[in-house]
Amino acid sequence: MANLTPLDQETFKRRVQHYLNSTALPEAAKVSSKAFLKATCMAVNDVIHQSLQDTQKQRQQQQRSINYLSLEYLMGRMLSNNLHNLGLFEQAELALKEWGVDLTDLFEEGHDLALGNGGLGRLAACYLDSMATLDLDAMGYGIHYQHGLFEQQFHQGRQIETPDEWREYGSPWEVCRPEAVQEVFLYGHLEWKIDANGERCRVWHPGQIIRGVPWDIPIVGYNNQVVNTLRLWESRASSHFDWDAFNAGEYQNAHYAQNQAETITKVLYPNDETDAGKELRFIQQYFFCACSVKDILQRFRNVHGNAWNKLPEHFVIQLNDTHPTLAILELMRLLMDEHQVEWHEAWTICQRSFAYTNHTLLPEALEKWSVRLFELVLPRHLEILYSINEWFLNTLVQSQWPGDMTKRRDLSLIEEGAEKMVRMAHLCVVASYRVNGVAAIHSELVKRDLFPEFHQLWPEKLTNVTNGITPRRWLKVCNPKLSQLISQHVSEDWARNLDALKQLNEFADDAIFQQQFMNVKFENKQALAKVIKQLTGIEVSAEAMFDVQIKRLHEYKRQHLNLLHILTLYKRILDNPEYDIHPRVFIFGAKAAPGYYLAKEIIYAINCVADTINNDTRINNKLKVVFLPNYRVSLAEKIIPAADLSEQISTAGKEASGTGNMKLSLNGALTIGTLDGANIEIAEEVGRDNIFIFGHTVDEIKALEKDGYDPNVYYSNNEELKFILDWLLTDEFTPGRSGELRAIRDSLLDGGDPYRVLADYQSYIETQYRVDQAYRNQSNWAKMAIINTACMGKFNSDRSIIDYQNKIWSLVPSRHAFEP
Ligand code: DL6
Repeated sequence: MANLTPLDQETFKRRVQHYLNSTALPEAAKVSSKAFLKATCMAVNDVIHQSLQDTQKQRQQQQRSINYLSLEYLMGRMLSNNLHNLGLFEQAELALKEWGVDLTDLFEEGHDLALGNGGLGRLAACYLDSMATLDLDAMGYGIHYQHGLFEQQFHQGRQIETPDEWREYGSPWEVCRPEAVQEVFLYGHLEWKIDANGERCRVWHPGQIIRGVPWDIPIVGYNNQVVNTLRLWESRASSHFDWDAFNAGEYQNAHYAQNQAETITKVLYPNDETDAGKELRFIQQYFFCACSVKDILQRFRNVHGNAWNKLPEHFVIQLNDTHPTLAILELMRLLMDEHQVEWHEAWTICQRSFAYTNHTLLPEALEKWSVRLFELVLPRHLEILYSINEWFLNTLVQSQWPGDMTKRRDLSLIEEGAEKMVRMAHLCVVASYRVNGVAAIHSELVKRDLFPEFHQLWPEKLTNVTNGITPRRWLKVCNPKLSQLISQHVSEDWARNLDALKQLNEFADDAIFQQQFMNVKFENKQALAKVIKQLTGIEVSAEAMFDVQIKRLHEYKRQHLNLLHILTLYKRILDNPEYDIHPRVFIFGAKAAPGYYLAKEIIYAINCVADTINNDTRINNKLKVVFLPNYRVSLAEKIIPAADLSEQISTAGKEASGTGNMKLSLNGALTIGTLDGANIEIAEEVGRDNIFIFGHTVDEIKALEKDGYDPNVYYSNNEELKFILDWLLTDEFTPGRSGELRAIRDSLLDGGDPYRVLADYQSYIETQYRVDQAYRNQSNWAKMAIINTACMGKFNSDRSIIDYQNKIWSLVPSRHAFEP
C-alpha cells in the first residue's frame, strides 16, 4: 500500500469498509462486532506494515541489534494501544461512530494475548513498547503458545482452570513467516568422526527433528512511526502426517508425530511447583532457544557473512531470567559444530554476546535441570556444558581460590547430590558479560546473598536496572480521563517524557485541581463498580475506599495478611456496630498456579469470607470484599484507574521489584507496603509522607530467623490475632463445614509461617488504621495522590531501557576481557 500516514477519518472509514466488504458475509443482516473488530485491525495493520518496512529500510547497520529472549510476553489487547501509539485513536473513533459502533465497546471483543504468567511477562511487553518508542533495533523472541495462561473461574469459591483460546478464530496481528522456518534436533546419540581437514569432530545424530514456524507480531512505537517485531515460534512435525498410515486406515497413528511435535508449544507452563511435565518444559525451552539463536545467526550472516568473531559487535542477546539459558549452549554448539569455530573462540563470542536479568531470589524459582534429562534430550549440549564447567573451575575458580574444594563445589555449574543437577543461573552468570537485578535492593541482595562469589570474581559484572512500566498503556490508554486532565496541566508530551508529570506538584495544594483529580477517580470507581456488578453480582459504592491487591497469588505476596486485616475489621464491627471506619471495598485479582495447594486455599478462604461479609446486614455495608475472576491485563486496565489504596505487602526481601506498585501509584493510588523491591524506590520518589510503610525490613526479617522464629509467640500474645486465626477453625465462613479454612492457620502456626505474616500483622493493622484516618481528609488524600502521580517519572520503562542501553547493550566487551 502507498504511504498511509497521516490517515484522516474518511480514509480510515473507507479502509474499514473495504475490509468489511472482503471479510464479512454479504448476506449477514447486521455486521457483527467481531467483523468490525477484524476490519478495524486490518485497516490499522495497513499502516503498521508500511511503517515496519520503512523501519527496516532505515535501520543503520552499525547499530547493535538487541535480541530479547523471553519465554513469556503478557501483551494484553493490542488494538487500543496500537491506535494510541499510531495517533489514530480519534480518527478510528469518529469513523466507527458513523456506523453507530462504539470503539471502546469494540475493544471488549478483543482477546488478551496472555502468553505469560505475571510480572516477568508483562515487563517484557512493556520493554518491547519502550524499545520501539526509543527506536532501538530490537527483536523480541518467544513462544507461540496455542493456549496462553489458563482462564480462571470460581466454582463455589474455588478456582477452576479452563484453557485460554486466544486465537480460536485467528489473531489479526500475527503474520506467519514460512521463509524463516527453523529445524530443531532432539534426543539421539553422539559419535566421533574425522572431518574434511582430517580433524576429529563430534557429530550429533538426533532422534527427532522438529520444525519451528515463526509468527511475527508488530510492535508499534509511540508517535515515531517505528515498528519492531516480536517473533514467536510454533512447533510442528518435520513432515506432515504419515500418508501411507492414513490410507491404511491407521488414523491415530498417522498423526502421532504431528501431535507429539505440536505438544511442545501447546501450553504456557503455568507451574514450577510440581515434577509433572518437566521434560516437556525443558524441551519447550530448548526449542525456543534453538529457533531464536539460529534465526539470529541467519540474520547476522545475511549482512556480515561468516565473520563470527564480529557477532558481539552487532548482536546482544538479553536473557529474560534463566528460562532461555540453553541459548548459550546452543550458540556454542552451532559455532563449533556447524561453523567450525574453535572452542575458545566460540566461548569468547558467547561471553561477549549474552547478558542476563535475574528476577528472583526464591530458591524454588532458581531453575535446575537434571543431568539425566540433558543426557537424554541434549547429549551434545551436556558435553559442551561440561567443557565450560571445566574451564571455569580450572582457570577462574582455581586462580581465585587455589585448592579450595568447597568453593569448587559451591560454584560448579553442576550440583552434586542424590541427583546431579545443572544450575542454570550459574551458567547464565558465567557466560554473560552483565547480570542485572530488577530493583536497587534486589540487585544488592543478588550481590550480597545470591552470588557473592561471582561478585568477587567479576566486580563489574553485577548491576541494577530498576524495572519500569510503559506510560502509554498504563496511563494514556487505560485512564483517558486522568490523561486528559494531566494534558491540560502539563506542557510536554508526558507519555513520552514521564518526568514532565513533576509539573503536577505545583497543583498538589490547589483545591480546584484536587477536586478535578478526585472527580476523575470517582468516575473511574463508578465504572469499576459496574464491572464488579457485572462479573460478580456484588453491589459496591464508589463512595467507599477501593483497597486493591492485584497480582499472582503467592504466600510471599501475602494475600492472607490482607485477609487477616479484613477479618480483624469484621470482628471489630461485630463487637461494636458503631465501630468508626470509612466504608471500604477490598478488591482482589489473582490467579494461583494450578498445582499450588495453599495459594488455592487462600483464594477459597477469601471467597468464603467475602460471601459471609457481603451478606451480613449487621455491618451496614462498611465492608465489602470482591474477588474478581480471571485477572489479566485487560482487567488490570479497569481496576488500576479506580484504586485508592495499593497493597504491596510482600515479606521484605522476597518481591524482586513488583511493577503493579508502579502502575497503581502512577494512577493516583496510595501505597501501603513493606520496604521491599521497588516499593523502596517509590517511597524515595514520593516521600515518606505520601506512602504507608510498615513491617520488618530485610535485615530485621533476617534477624528474626537468627533468633529462631516462633509464630506461636505472636499468636499467644495478641488476643485479636488469636481470635481471628481460631475463627478459621470454626464454620463461621463455611456454614456446616467447620475447619474448611484451616490450611491457612496451619501454615502460619504449625507450618512455621515461612513468610513472616504474623511478625508483620500488628504493624500492618496499625498502619491500616492510619490509612483509614488519612482517607477521611479528602483534600489531603488528594494531595498525596497527586504527588504520587507526579513523582512516577522514574518508573517509565523508557528510562529502564535507556539504563539497559547505557549499562549493558552499548558495551561491547573487549575480547581480552575474558582471557584468564
Ligand atoms: O521483574 C519482573 C518481575 C518482578 O517485578 C517481580 O517482583 C518478580 O517476582 C518477577 N519474577 C518472576 C520470576 N519468575 N521466575 N522465574 O516472575 O519478575
